[in-house]
Amino acid sequence: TATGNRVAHRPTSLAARAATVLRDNDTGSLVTASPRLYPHMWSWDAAFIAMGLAHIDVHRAVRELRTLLAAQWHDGMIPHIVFTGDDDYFPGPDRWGTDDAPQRPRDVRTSGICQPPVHAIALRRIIDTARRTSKADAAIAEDFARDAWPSLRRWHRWIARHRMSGARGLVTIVHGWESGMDNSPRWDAPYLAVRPGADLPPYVRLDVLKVDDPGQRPSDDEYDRYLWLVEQLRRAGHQPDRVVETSAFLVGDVFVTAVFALASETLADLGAELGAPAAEIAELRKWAGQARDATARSCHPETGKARDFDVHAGTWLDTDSLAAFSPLLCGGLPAAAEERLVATLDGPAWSGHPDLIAAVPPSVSPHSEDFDPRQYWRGPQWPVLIWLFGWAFGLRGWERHASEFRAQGVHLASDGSFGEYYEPFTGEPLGSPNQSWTAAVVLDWLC
Ligand code: 9WN
Repeated sequence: TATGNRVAHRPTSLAARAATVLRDNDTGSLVTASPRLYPHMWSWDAAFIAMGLAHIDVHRAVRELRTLLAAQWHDGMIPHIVFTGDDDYFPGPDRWGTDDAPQRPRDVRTSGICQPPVHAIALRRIIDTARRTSKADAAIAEDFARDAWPSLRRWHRWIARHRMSGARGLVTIVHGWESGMDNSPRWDAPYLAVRPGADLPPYVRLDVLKVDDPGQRPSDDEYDRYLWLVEQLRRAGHQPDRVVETSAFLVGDVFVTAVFALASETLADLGAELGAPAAEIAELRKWAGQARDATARSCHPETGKARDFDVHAGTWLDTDSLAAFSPLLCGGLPAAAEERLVATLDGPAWSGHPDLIAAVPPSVSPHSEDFDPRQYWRGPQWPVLIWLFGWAFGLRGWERHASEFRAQGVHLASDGSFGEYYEPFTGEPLGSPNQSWTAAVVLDWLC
């Protein structure tokens, strides 16, 4: 069927295409984030990808997370990129300078920062999928979960130890890339204060060569700032505390904080099922509580929307981005405040905007002056975020909202191109086609 000039695949054909994308992007031990633009493994992509793979082959799903966990640093950090041999991405491992970091695993090369901690959520989803499939699959997933649980707990402990002070209780990030929402207007003000030094080593961007329209990617000016922060991290020797002391970008990220709260609680529940030590489970619940409280406290007294906190400037950051709804991911708001936030999300400035192709929130409100419908994290709709909010809504017992997000998410991606992100009024796929995590969440929605 066709709407406008968009072709819409039927669910069975869409699911088959999604599975083909994951197979085509599979190198054997890892599925690259996309075929051309991102020829490596990204941390939060891998979590969603594994969740999608569980619908095809639970063994393969488990192998994906094993590959990621094999790259975990000895101090517990899960790095944001695990590099394959391909050198067609910039910045690669040489530029990151991570080879000299003593806590890096010896036999794999990685970047030196992290991404949103969605991994425990993916593990939960994989177990639930496997249990629905067969007893044998359930056993594979549960055995893996027993192996992975201590590693995921160390990952959460790393965040609690190194990133949970100094930003009003929010989890701090030292690079916009750590947020997963690289050039979101959330980071405009903190990035203005990042002034690349004259000694920023020269570089050539490769990303802009791999998309049809470089205007859909961050600007050169933004990239200079991104690369300057990489330089600072490298000069800090990738030592976690030194990094926090020296980074020109230091922001409490409310979305990462809410994800951390949700994932810590999920990991604690899994631990209880698997018979993990009670003290470790209690510690996870403590971190979840702290992160949930910090998320709730970030809300603007008048608008009720959650905010990020710029540590260097000492100011709250008000941006009309999807992160404003972070408390809905983890709970913790008084009932009236939560109802109001849900009403805002459903309203005309967000999912209820009459011109949207699918009634799900874009990355930035179309009513905001920062909104740009074609620009990366500044307006397009991202299926992976829709999945995350929808899943959390289901967990919270909001079945109608959860199924609406699922149906509308499928509608958004029904053209079968598995765009990295979508123009929210026309549904045009933007960025990279055949993006693995888009295929993975569509598969999860359909299965
Ligand atoms: C930098 C892989 C990643 C996602 C991020 C997305 C984008 C990288 C880039 O692609 O970031 O990490 O080169 O632009 O912003 O969320 O994990 O899909």
